[in-house]
Amino acid sequence: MMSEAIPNLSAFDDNALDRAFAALKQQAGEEAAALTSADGLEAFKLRWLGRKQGILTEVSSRWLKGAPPEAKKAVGERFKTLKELIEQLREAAEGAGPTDAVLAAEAIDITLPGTRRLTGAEHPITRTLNEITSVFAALGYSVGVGPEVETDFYNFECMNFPPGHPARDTQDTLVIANQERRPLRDRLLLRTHTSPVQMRTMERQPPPVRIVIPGKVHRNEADDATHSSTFHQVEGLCVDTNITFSDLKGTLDHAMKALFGSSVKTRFFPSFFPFTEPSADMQISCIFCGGKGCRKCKQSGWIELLGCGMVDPAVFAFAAEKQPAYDPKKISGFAFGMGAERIAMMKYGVSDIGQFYVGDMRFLGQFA
Ligand code: FA5
Repeated sequence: MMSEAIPNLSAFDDNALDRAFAALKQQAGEEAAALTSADGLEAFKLRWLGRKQGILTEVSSRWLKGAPPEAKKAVGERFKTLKELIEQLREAAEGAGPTDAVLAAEAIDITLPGTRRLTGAEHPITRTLNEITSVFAALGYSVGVGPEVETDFYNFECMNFPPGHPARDTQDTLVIANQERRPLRDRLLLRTHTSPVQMRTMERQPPPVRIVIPGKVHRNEADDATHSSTFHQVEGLCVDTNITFSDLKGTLDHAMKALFGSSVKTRFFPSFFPFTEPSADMQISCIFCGGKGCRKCKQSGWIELLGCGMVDPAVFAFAAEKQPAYDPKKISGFAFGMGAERIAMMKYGVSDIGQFYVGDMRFLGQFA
C-alpha cells in the first residue's frame, strides 16, 4: 500500500523535486488536520513515520537512495524539511489532547443530581478528650498514652491497692482468660482506670513531670443511663519539688473555668483513693442553674466531677525502684482523674451515655 503513496520520480531537477515534496507536505497537513481520535493519530504516525512501511521510509529508500549522485544533496535537504514537518504535525496532534469528538463522547451530564457525600466530624467523646487535653497542654503539660491491656502490677499493685481491695474483684475487672499459672502481678487485664500510666510515665522519666493521659478503660459493670462497661478517662499527674494541695486546687479550678466558663466554681471534699493521700472529690457549681439548685444537680447546686489527691508516698516508692529521684522526702505531686463521658454528657446535654456508642447518625450528625 505504501508503495502507492508516493509516485516514482522521473526528474530530479529543483522544480520537479519542489513539486513532489510540496504534494507530500500538503497531503500530510490535510491528514493531520482531519485527525479526530487517538486511534486516528496512531494510524497517522504509522502511515508517515512507520519504520518499515511508513511514507518517510519509502521516500528515503526510493527518492533519496534512488537519486543520481548529483541530486542527492537537493533531495536530502527537502527530505529533511519534510521529516521535520511530519514531526511537528505529530507533536501538535499529540499535544492537542482529546478532540471535540472524544470530548463529546466522554462528556457528563451536569444537570444530573450529584452524589451527596457525608462530611465527617469528630466524635463528641474525641472532641471532649481533645478539649480537656488542650486545656492542660496550654499549662505546659505533655500528653501521654498507655496500653489498654495492662498487668495487675500497673493497674493495681503499684497504685497501692491492697490485696482484696474491691476493685480487684473479678466482678469489677475484666481479666484476660487462662493466666492462672502466672504470678498475680504479671496477669493481664483490661485496665480499669488510666492511673497505671502515672507509673509508666514516672518509670520512664525523672521529675519534674506534668502529663495528661486520655484513654479508654473497661469495667465489668452493667450498662445504664450513666454507666458503661467501656468509657474514657483523662488522668493528670504533676510531680516536682514543693508541689502542694494549693497547686492541685489552683490547677483544677483554672481547668474547670477553661472548660465550662469563667463563672464556674469548684470545691473539694475528702475522699479515698489508694494512690493519693489526702484524696478528694472535686465538685463544680452546677452549669445548668449556676448553683441555685435544679433537677440536674438534684437541687444541691453542685455536680461531682473528678477524683484527685496528693500522690501517696507508697506510689513514689514503687517509682523510685526504677527512678531513684522519686524520693518522697524530696519531691511531691498531685494526680487527678476524670470521666470523659460524664463531662461530654453535661456539656452537650446528653441524658443517655449509650448514645455515644451506638453509631446512630441522627445523634452523631448533631456534632458535625
Ligand atoms: C478512678 O478511676 C481514679 N483512677 C481517679 C483518680 C485518678 C483519683 C488520680 C485520684 C487521682 P473513679 O473510679 O471514681 O476513679 O472513676 C473516675 C471517673 O470515671 C468518675 O468520676 C466517672 O466520671 C467515671 N466513671 C467511672 N465509672 C464509670 C462508668 N461505668 N461509666 C462512665 N464513667 C464512669
